[in-house]
Amino acid sequence: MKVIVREYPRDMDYLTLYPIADVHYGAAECMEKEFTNYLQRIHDDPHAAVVLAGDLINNGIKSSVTNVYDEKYTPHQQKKDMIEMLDSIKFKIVAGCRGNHCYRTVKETSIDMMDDIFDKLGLSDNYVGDAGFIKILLGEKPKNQKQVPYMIYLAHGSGGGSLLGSGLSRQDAYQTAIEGIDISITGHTHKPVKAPAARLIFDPRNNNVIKRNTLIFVCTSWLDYDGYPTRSQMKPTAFYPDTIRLDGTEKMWN
Ligand SMILES: [Mn+2]
Repeated sequence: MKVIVREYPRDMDYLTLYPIADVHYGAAECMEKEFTNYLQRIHDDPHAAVVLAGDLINNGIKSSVTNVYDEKYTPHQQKKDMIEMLDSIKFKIVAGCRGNHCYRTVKETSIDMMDDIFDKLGLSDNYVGDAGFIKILLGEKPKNQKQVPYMIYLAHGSGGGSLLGSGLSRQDAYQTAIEGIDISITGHTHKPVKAPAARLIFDPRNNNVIKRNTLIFVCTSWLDYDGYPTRSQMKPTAFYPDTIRLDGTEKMWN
């Protein structure tokens, strides 16, 4: 699996991480205005860093659940528009993976739309495919002059469940299986969550056991309540774009 290392300046006292997933651009219910406003906010934030967690475009193709007659733009146009929209913030994009909507085209034709988007933006090295790992080095700890490392797992996520906690529980179970991860970032469930968790670490160097905090972050979707969830009588989910503030003087996020 791909590891992306990004080093930020030593005099940077914090970084604001903007995880984005499930825009589903092209779907009739996509909140385009809100999304473009958010991109402008990222553009204007000098501390912003972006991770993209898949399903940015809806990519309704004939073989998929999506009703292609309801799509606002063709998949090809969705891709072109997404490239144009992301262009203004491309230098802030740290990494990105694909989602299940992106994967439809991979399965049918082998063409990876997300790979194309990253290529066109000149960010091929930042594309991780299905899942990847990101190490962010930021600022400087006053006590030892070392940069503060943040270890992040990025994937689109999978699975469902109608309960609010079902998406969270899946990531809680999965991320405990990956040693060394501080923060896991996924989307897919359209149930935004930012939940502190913890794990015990048996430290072989110091022969002690320490408790380390972790964070489970599930991105909001950018869909209005209509169409598929209405037909399927799925509960509405919150629209709640959120960020993670990474501190540059000690390992701490909020
Ligand atoms: Mn998805």
